[in-house]
Amino acid sequence: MHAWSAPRVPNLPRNTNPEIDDRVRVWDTESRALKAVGPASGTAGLYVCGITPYDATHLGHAFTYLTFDLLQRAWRDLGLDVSYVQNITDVDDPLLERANQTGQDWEELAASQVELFRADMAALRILPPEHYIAATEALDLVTGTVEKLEAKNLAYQVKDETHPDWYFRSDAVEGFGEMSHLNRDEQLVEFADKGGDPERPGKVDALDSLVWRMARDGEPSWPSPLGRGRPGWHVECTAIAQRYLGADFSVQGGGSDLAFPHHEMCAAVGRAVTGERFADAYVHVGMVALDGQKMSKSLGNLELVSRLRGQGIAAPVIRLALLTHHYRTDWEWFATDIDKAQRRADAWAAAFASPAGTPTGPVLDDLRRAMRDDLNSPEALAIVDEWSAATLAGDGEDVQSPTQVAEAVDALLGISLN
Ligand code: 5CA
Ligand code: ZN
Repeated sequence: MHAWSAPRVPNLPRNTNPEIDDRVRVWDTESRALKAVGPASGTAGLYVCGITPYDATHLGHAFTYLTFDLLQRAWRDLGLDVSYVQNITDVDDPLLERANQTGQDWEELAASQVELFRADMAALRILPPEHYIAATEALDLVTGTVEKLEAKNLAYQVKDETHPDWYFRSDAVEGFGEMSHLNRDEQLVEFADKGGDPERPGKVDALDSLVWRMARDGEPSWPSPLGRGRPGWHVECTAIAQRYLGADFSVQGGGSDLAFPHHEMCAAVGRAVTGERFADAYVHVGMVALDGQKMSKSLGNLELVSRLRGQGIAAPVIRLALLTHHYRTDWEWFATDIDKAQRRADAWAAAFASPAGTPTGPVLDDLRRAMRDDLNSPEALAIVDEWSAATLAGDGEDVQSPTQVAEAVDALLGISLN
């Protein structure tokens, strides 16, 4: 699939301050610690779990993709190249159920939501993936992965005469469960809550996950060496990530709702296939809530980026509202967040338009420090607020030049107000 148009990212002067960390550190769910991610030089590999295209793009999605956009901006500022891959789960139970409920064609529903998502991502100046791959484009990759699992006795067909679906022997893989740190009872609860089928008769183990679903009447399916069917969810991301990023890439990311089972399964399939680690780090974004509950398509408590844009709210204002929150916190959206973000945008725009300024100042160094230290966007906003207040208070000649600050804010935070 084509992704969306890339925003311009200004090239900033290279950092020469030895006190600023020359790595980006983020929280790794597996090691439960801040971890330097990406190589010291060369190319960082990033896989972020993409949307299941119905009811996109809500602010929870936007917050997740914004987080990994900030990571890429921090990497690029270090001089690293980034290879970024994202999937689209364009055939899966929840999408097909929604299409059935609303009487829409599932392909049309998916295509329309992907189109909306692209427009929202471009408006928010989110860096696009280099490879944007739909599940329906990855059928051979998925069946190839299942065949590799089968060759290692880690995939099998359930004993079901009508629908002998293929399953992955999840917990037969060494280290299963160690990324998300859940015990078996917790795993079973999460698995059942998030699309798993622990009670399916004929499975070897309750936690075995579906990798290829054999054709059913009324469901889309494709011919394959495994029989006619469609991909299971977790294996989709492993197959796409390994095809485009190889074994052991830098970061797999997504919302914290994906840590178990999704990312744990992805990692286990990945290790089973290559014998190597899947991702070097697993990074999870806090959940955005509305009306006291996680914003989710299935509950319907959503605020959509497109709805806010339709109300005339400028995309940078939406982006600023999201940046107020650190990526690791769960938070709740309130309509008044937009007013606060609008006031900040107005103040910054006025400060960026001021003529005076000294050629050097601390803002770029401080922003780099904040973003390299666990993508601290609230701290970054405070740094720019302080500069903007000083500029607007008339201390213009003594504070850093607006053009420099505007470039740094654009490159590192993705906010461009002119
Ligand atoms: N297609 C799968 C991933 S392979 C999926 O989870 N799709 S999704 O449309 O449900 O979510 C897309 C991304 O947004 C995922 O990374 C998910 O973790 C994240 N996400 C979903 N809801 C929220 C929320 N309320 N707050 C923050 N992130 C969220
Ligand atoms: Zn995924």
